[in-house]
Amino acid sequence: MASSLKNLSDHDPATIPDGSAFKIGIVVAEWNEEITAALLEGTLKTLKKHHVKEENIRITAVPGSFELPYGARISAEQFLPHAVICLGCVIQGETRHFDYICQGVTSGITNLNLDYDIPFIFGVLTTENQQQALDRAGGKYGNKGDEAAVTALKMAALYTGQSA
Ligand code: DLZ
Repeated sequence: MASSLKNLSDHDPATIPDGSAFKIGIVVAEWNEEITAALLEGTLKTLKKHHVKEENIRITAVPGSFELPYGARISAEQFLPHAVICLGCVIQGETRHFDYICQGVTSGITNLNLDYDIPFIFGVLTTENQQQALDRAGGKYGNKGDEAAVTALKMAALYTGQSA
């Protein structure tokens, strides 16, 4: 599994663009809130570390991961950011709900990337259990929120033509 090889919070600072000119939208799901709050904390910490200004960050909450693509579209259209980060956590249950939510959010975010000029970042954990999610939300494998923030900075730089 990729995350056993790489810590989600490890990045070479030399490759991360400066964020002082970027507006970033963040959409965060309320389901599995203990996890998504930790993802949000990591995302904000990393964006600020790379100089994204507080007033250039807009956070939008949605009920669950399935609603992330809609929330991301609204964020893109109303806030006009350079990138939108989608944060969620889907944990496998006893029914096929997991598969449908994962498929919906994945294809929804993919479609946004194809339909809009700005990038939409997939900061969604899809795990078999709560412990695997905790391990990736500030635990032993780092924080998926850090990874999403770094990806947003790199993709916003690609969109604007700004180099690292
Ligand atoms: C219904 C549901 C279930 C069972 N599990 C999760 C989950 O693990 N993670 C998550 O983000 N959302 C879950 N949801 C809620 C759906 O994403 C969605 O909010 C509802 O189906 C209403 O559209």
